[in-house]
Amino acid sequence: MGHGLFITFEGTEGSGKTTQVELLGEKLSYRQAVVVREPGGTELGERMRELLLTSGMELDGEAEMYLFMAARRQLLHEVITPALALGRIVIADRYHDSTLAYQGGGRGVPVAWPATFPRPNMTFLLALPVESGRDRQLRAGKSADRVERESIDFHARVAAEYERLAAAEPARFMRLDASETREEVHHKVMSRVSPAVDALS
Ligand code: Z5A
Repeated sequence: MGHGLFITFEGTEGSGKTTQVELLGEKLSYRQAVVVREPGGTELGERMRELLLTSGMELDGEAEMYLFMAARRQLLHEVITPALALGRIVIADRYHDSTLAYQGGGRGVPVAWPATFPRPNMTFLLALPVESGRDRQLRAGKSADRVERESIDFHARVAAEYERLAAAEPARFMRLDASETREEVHHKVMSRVSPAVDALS
């Protein structure tokens, strides 16, 4: 990795990742922070997003894992790695911890961390009861995609795997109570990000 700063947001659906990514992106716009979302961010990634989330195609769990990872590798190649090499800040709405949690924890597929996927400098885990996240999505009028339509049990396994990942790497993860207000969560995010940004310049 270069000398940039790689920040990722993780959590179950409706936990407020996209909201926090947008708030942080605005706060760091003066540094031309690069904001990406997964799956997506490249032509391949956007096509895979459609295939993975809305096509209705039946997918084997391991095939699904490789597709998410292929999209990620392309995003690393085209966007994330060059930006970090230039010393930029990259903010990602989901990254490889999502595959570990959803395909690994949720579906029981063995998932490794490829040596060519950089570890983020910091990862915010937005922790929210699965039912609350679903309620927020319903209130916002968002229809459930293929993964979101999985059972409550599936989403509970995903949440448990996120907790395990965060406990295993306490230096990288910051676990936040996502039931707090947007502003409270953002304030806590900034308490961790600001010193790291100051250290960059
Ligand atoms: N997936 C996978 O299986 N494997 C992988 O490797 C990857 C992904 C990368 C991506 O869907 C799906 O792909 C996802 C996992 C799977 N499926 N599931 N589950 P996506 O990108 O379309 O959706 P998402 O990532 O799950 O995000 P989301 O559902 O859009 O939610 P969110 O980004 O966490 O939350 P939000 O959009 O910021 O907020 C949701 C609503 O709550 C909205 O109305 C907000 O205004 C509101 N909100 C936000 N914060 C608050 C607070 N603090 N209080 C009250 N209300 C709030």
